[in-house]
Amino acid sequence: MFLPTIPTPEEILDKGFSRAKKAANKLRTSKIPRQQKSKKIEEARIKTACQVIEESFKSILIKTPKVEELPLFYQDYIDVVVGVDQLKKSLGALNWAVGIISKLENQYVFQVRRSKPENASNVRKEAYGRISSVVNRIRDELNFLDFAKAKLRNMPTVDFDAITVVIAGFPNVGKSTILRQITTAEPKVADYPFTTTGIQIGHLERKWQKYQIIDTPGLLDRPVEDMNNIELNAMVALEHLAQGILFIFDASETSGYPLENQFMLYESIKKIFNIPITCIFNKVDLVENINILKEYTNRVDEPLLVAASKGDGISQIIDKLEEFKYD
Ligand SMILES: Nc1nc2c(ncn2[C@@H]2O[C@H](COP(=O)(O)OP(=O)(O)O)[C@@H](O)[C@H]2O)c(=O)[nH]1
Ligand SMILES: [Mg+2]
Repeated sequence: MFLPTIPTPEEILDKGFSRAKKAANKLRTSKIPRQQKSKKIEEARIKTACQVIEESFKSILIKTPKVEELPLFYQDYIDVVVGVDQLKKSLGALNWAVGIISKLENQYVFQVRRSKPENASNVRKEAYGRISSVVNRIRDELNFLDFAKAKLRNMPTVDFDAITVVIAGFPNVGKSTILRQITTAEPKVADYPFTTTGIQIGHLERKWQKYQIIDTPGLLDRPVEDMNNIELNAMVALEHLAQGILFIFDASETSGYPLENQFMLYESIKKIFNIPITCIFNKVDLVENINILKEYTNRVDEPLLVAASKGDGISQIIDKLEEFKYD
């Protein structure tokens, strides 16, 4: 998601007041009768300052996507990364400022018109003071929006026409190798909370159906029991996105994780995600005791045995993807 540039209160006020000054300068050289001139000038300053500042806020509001209209995955994502409530509250504060400044505009324009010419500039000064205090009141919210913009800059862009499959399994079992083997070109890297190096998204197309395969280093590669609530939310966000999971085992145990532990991770992920899981036993080229491996392959439905780094069994994985369907 791309939030618009968020100015500071100082930048907003500078812009408003300097544009107001220009508007006033134009009037100074115009042919308005002397008597009315000072009042006209102050009125123009108030109007211009208020309108320019209102426009700055309105343009931020218009350019910011409505969170509740975004796909669930993005809503979850934004909630985990910056907090949806806080985001809405900050946008609400901008909206509040627009309303107040528009009221101040009416109120002080009216007052200038009724004032004596020699008092007009005092009325305008008072208006400027009020405007400044409104803009300064939402400093924290502007700061927050600027922070949110930075945090959401590289959020994953997800293709909602594609069937989405996430890859899970302990570190070094061969997840990245499999992703590279089954998808074309270099996977794109995007931010994802609690992933160490960002997530990788690879694409492929089969029989006119697009697939996107997502690897999430640091998230689906460790015991679920160790996760805090926010991390769990980050994981569950993936469930709104994915039609299936490829769970990768290192059949050789050379990555250092006994099959028993890998199986426990598989079970806990299966419990959390309510979507189909395909089990892939990788690195079969390094397996020494085939009987131990069989104990585990027998415990799951339709296991695939592959040696990804050698390209063995890759086409089976791709065939299997066709079984993942939208709900
Ligand atoms: N012998 C063998 N090595 C593999 C196989 N698949 C991956 N590897 C190696 O295992 C290491 C970890 O692989 P990687 O894809 O980075 O694992 P990830 O941490 O799960 O993404 C790398 O050195 C790979 O070359 C395989 O099928 N056989
Ligand atoms: Mg990897």
